[in-house]
Amino acid sequence: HAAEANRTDLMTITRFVLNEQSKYPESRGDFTILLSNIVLGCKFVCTAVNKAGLAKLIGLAGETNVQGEEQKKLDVLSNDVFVKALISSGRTCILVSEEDEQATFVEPSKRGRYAVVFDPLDGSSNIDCGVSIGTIFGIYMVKDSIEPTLDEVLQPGKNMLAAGYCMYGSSCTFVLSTGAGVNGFTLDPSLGEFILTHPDIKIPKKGKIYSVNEGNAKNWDGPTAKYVERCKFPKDGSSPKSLRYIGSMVADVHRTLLYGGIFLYPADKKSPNGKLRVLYEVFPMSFLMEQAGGQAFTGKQRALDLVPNDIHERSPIFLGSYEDVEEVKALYAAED
Ligand code: AHM
Ligand code: MG
Repeated sequence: HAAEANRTDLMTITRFVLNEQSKYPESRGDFTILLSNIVLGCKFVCTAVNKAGLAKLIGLAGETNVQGEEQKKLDVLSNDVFVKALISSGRTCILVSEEDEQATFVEPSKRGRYAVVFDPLDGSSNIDCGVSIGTIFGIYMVKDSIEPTLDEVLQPGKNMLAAGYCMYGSSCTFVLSTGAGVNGFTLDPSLGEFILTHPDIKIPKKGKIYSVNEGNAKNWDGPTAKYVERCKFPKDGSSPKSLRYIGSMVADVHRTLLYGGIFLYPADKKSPNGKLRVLYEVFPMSFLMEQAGGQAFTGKQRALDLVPNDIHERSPIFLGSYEDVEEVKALYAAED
């Protein structure tokens, strides 16, 4: 292991993406530039999240600190950083953020070919207790960057060019797919660089973990209730699955991707479309799952086939190991 300890050939995320993009002769480096701005945003958020307790960054938005300066809540601050980094990349023309009610159309002189949909800081209810949170993003290529319309982002997830997330956990991990598999990078804080640590991630075909907010069980529909019951009381004599639920999508999905199993945020009587947002939560995670050999299902269809009508639309979601999602699909098929 001496060689490992003294690694001298560092595959940074920029180098990795440059290599990947060089396979396309028409590539002009635009995607690499866009991505490095997303990475910059993630590094900023990572630092801010780590300092949150110390710097009292976690006050309510609008509160003032002792110096009389206005304090920004971490999610608002993160959003500002991403929006500015993305606009200044000169490669974007539409931005959709969970934090902003309206989509942002980049001013003509700074426009580029990409639309980026993102949740700058997901799982923010976990900030105050230091539990893992993350940034989620998806990238579309627009057809018309001169006169872009909202239709450019109201596209099914399968049309995404790339998707990923960054998890601010015990380490800072960036997981990316540009449509040719999934790769994971870990931030080396001393270098300030994301280094390839999880090449070609494949999710196990079947897992031993299910991940859901079971407190909503009272309002679940038949197939969801039946599926979770089977996780606990398997019919085929296999061992019950373990339950793991952080309540932070990035962390729950990251564990699902690495260890296998299923993550679900189903519909319930109170929220017939579930909770999670199609464009910047459901789509990117579904894209990654499929790229890693898993599946993502809405209870009605393949998640990536969904065509959103609204930028903040929600959808139920079941994603993870291929065989586990297959079981959910069978239960929903048996319903109709
Ligand atoms: P947020 O965008 O308001 O942070 O909500 C999204 C989060 C996800 O990270 C997580 O999967 C889900 O909400 C948990 O919801 P619940 O607390 O209902 O289980
Ligand atoms: Mg969110």
